[in-house]
Amino acid sequence: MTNTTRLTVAQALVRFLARQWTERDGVEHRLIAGCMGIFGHGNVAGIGQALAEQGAGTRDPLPYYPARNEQAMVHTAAGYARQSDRLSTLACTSSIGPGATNMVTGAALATINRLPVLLLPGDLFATRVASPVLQELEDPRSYDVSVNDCLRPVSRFWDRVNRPEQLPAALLGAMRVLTDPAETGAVTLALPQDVQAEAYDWPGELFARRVWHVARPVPEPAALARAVELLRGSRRPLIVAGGGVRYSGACAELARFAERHGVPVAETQAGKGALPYDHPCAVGAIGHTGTRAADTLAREADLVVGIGTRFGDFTTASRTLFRQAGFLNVNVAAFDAAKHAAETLVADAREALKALGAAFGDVDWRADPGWTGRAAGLAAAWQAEIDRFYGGTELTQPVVLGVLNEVAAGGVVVNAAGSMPGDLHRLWRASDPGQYHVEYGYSCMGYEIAGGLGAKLAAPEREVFVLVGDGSYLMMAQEIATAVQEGVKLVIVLVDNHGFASIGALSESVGALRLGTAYRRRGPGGRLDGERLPVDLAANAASLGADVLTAADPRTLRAALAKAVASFRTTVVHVETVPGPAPAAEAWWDVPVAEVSGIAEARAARERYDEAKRDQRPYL
Ligand SMILES: Cc1ncc(C[n+]2csc(CCOP(=O)(O)OP(=O)(O)O)c2C)c(N)n1
Ligand SMILES: [Mg+2]
Repeated sequence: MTNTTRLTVAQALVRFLARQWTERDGVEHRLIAGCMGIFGHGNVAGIGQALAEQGAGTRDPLPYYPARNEQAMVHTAAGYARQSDRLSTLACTSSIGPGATNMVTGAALATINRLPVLLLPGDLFATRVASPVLQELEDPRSYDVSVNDCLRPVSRFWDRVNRPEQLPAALLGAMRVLTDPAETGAVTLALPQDVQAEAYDWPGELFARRVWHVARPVPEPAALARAVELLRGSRRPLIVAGGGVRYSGACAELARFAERHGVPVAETQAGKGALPYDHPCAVGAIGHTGTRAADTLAREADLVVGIGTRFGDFTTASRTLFRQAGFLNVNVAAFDAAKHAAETLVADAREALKALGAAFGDVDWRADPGWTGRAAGLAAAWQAEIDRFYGGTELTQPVVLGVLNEVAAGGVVVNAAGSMPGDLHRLWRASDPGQYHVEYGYSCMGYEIAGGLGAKLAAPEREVFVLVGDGSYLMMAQEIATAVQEGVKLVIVLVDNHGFASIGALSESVGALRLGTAYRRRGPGGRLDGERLPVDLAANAASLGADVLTAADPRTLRAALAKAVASFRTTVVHVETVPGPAPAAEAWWDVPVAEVSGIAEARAARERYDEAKRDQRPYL
C-alpha cells in the first residue's frame, strides 16, 4: 500500500477527529471541537499519549480539557452541543471501569435530549492476556462483556474497536450518527487499552479533511398534501414548538407561518424562545409546567401541530391536556413524528414550514379569528401574571428569576432540575431559544454547572448564568474548578432553600410526608427532624476557586449580579430564598399514589389521583 502513515490507534483517532467538519446552510463548524477527559490506566498510554503528542495547548488540533468527574464531562459536551445547535460537540475520554460507567448518566442525558456527544471509554485488553485487569467486571457467562456494555442502551451508536483494522469503519459510523439530525445522541467507541497503543499503517485518506453535510430533509409531497388538508379543516389549531424548531433554525419561518395563519404557538422546555415572548402569536409554556394561556388553549384546540417535539409527559400533562385535538407532527425523526397516531411530516422543521407555506399558495386559510384573538388575550393576561410574580419584595424564587431575567437579557440561563425548571418555563422571558438552556429531557441534577461550562465554551461571547439549587449543587459542583482552570467565566446563581423544595412539595401531594427532602440532622427520636445541616455552600464554592457574593433581598441580588457580570472571573451568587407565592400547575402530571395506606394524606391523595386519571387518554 502506498501513502500510509504509521500511528497508534489512539494517535490515528485523535488525528481523524481533528479533521471532521459539519456543514449546513453553507457554514462549516468543527464537528469535534475538543476532548474532555480524565486519565487512568485504561486511556493514559493510548489516547492520553496521543493527545500529549499534539502539544498541550488550546491551539492543538484537538484541544484537551481535563474535567473532575466523567459524568460531568459528558454534560459539558452535551451543553456544548446544545448551544451549538448540534453542529459541533466535544469528545470525552475515560479510563476503563468506573470512569466509563460514570459516563452512563451523561450518555442517557445526551440521547434523550437528541444531543450529539462522542464517548471514548477505555476497555479491557482485546488480547485478554492479563485478565482480570484492575476494574474488570468478569462476567462468568461471557468474556466478551465489559462494563462498557452498560453504555449500549443509552447510545445511538456503539462499537468496540478490537483490532486496528476496525477503526476506520467505526469512526465513519460514529460521525454519521453524530451528524444525523434524526439519529443523533450519545455515540460510544469502546477502546481496549492494548489496541489504543497498537501501531498500524493507516491509509492517507483516513486523515483527509472530511465535511459531514447536516441534512435538511424535505417533506414527501403526498404527506404535505395531507397536512394541508388537515390544517384547512382546523378552526382552532395550536402549534407546540419543541427543541427541533431551535436546532433547525426554524424560528423565523415559524413566526411567518403563525402570523400568516393566525395560529397560537405554545412551547415545550426545549422549544422555549422559539418565538420571542412578546410575539403576538406566542402563548408561552405548555403542559404541567405550562401557562394558563397555553394550557387553556390546549384543552380546546381541534388540531395540535407538534413541531420538533418528543411529546414528553410534561408537555401532554401525562396525556390529559389535549382533549379534542388530532395531531399533525413535523419531525425529522420518524419515531417522534409518529407519536399520538399523528398525521406526519417527516422533515426538517424549517423546510417543512417553508413547504407548507408554498403548498398553501394563495389559499387563504386562517384559524378562527375568535380563536386567534382569545389566544392573544390569554397571553397578555399571563404576561401580567409574570409581572406580579416578578414584582415581590421578598427573595422568593420567582423574584430571584425576575431580577435575573432583567440582568440576563441577551445572556443564557442554564438549569435542569428541582423547582426551577417549572418556574422558568412559566415565567422566563426569552427572546430567542439560545437564551434558554434548560435540560428537561433527563432533568438531571448535576447538569447545571457542567452543562453551563459547555454552553460557555460553545458561546464565549454570551454571558452564561447557571441557575442551580442547593441539592443539585451538592451533587455536582466540582466543575467550578474546571471553569477556573480554563478561565471560562460563569455566573452561578445558587438558590439555597435547604433541601429539595420540588420533591418536598411533590412528596406532600402524594402522601409521602416530605420524607428526606429537607437537609436536617437525624433527631433524638431517630427521625430526620433535627436541626438544619451546617452545610456552608458559599464556603464550598470559594474553596473551588470561585468568587462568592451573597444576596439577601432583591436590591442586593441586583447589585451582586451586576458585579458578577462586570467581573472576568467565575462568580457564585449565593441566594437564600424564602417560601412565597409561585405559579401553580395548570395541568396534571401522572405520579402514581399508593392504592392502600395507613396515612390519611396518602388516602386523600389517592382519591385525587383516581379522579385526575379519568382524564387520561390513549391518543390513538
Ligand atoms: C440525578 C438526579 N437524582 C434525583 C433527581 C430527582 N429530583 C428532582 S428535583 C430534586 C431535588 C432538587 O433539589 P434542589 O436542587 O435543591 O432544587 P429545589 O427542588 O430545592 O428547587 C430531586 C432529588 C433528579 N432529577 N436527578
Ligand atoms: Mg433546594
